[in-house]
Amino acid sequence: MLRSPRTLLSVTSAALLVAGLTACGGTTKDSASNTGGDSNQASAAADPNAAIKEGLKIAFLPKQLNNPYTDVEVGGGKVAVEELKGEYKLVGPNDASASSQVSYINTLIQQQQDVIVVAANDPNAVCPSLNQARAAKIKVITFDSDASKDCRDAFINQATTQGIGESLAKMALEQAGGEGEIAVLSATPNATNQNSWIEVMKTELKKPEYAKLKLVKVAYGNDDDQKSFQEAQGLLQSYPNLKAIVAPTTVGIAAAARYISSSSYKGKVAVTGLGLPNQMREYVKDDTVKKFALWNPADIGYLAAFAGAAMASGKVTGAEGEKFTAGKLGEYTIGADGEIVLGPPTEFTKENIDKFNF
Ligand code: RAM
Repeated sequence: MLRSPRTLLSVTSAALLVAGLTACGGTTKDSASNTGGDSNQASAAADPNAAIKEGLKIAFLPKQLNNPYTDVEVGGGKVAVEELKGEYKLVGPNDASASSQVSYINTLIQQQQDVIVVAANDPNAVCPSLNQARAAKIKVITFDSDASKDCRDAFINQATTQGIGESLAKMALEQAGGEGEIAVLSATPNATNQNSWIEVMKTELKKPEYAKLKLVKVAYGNDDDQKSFQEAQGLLQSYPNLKAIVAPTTVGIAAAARYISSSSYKGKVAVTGLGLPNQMREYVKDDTVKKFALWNPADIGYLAAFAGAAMASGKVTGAEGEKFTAGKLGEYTIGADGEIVLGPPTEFTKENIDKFNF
């Protein structure tokens, strides 16, 4: 499923969107940039023949630890670090709030890690520390949720931002039956990944085929199960005619499906978005959810570790067009703005869900 073309994908528009979003956020791009250079201005030339070093210290800092998605994601990272004969480390906060990751980055710098693989809870809040890490010769790879591109060396994107946003809009249209009110139940208000997907969705909704669909609200469950459940409940209280909830977060979609499946809205309000097959199976089987999408999170962690090792070994610098091999996933080419795209997402339905176990 995700083994398809590992091609170079240009995502300039998505990067621009993210840049636009960060400009509207609580922190500014200027406050984020300090010691670090531009990710495209490699300090040394890449040596495509360099051997991957053994014993590299590769640390993972996901958005939050208590999220089943994170477990799968960093599980793939751990497998990769073992294959690379490196030292794996996992640290992270229990909530995905904007500034929750800074102290972890500072500790990883003190520990002289070789690579930090981070999913940013806020594109700018982590930047000063990440740039301190880079000044200390630590390679910074973002995965899942990007940081501002001037404070990381490469970004492992799960699929193109454009592709994910389009797929969310399309599933919403289908599930709402072509018309009516829809709402988004997102993660945290600062999450780079969710915000960039929602922006693409909003642009899609301006197209004529979406004319009868109305986005009435973007709610935030903060990737907290209880809060997401309450937000889903609140959406139906405020918008009783809602036709669909679109949750671009595995935590949000599972909580929304749980609420709808046991409420009088079951069969009337569709739930779709991005989910883990193992968390969504029961709601697909009880017909609460007809279709949702995701990539294999384990592959993102796996790819991030290999990208970090290639960079820490001098094989790549993060410049467009450089290539490296990511173990069982094969060869990848670094795209514009240091972006490496895993592959297209998969759609899950009653027909195929039992083929997936993550
Ligand atoms: C949640 C997190 C994660 C996102 C997935 C889809 O688990 O917000 O960052 O990629 O959903």
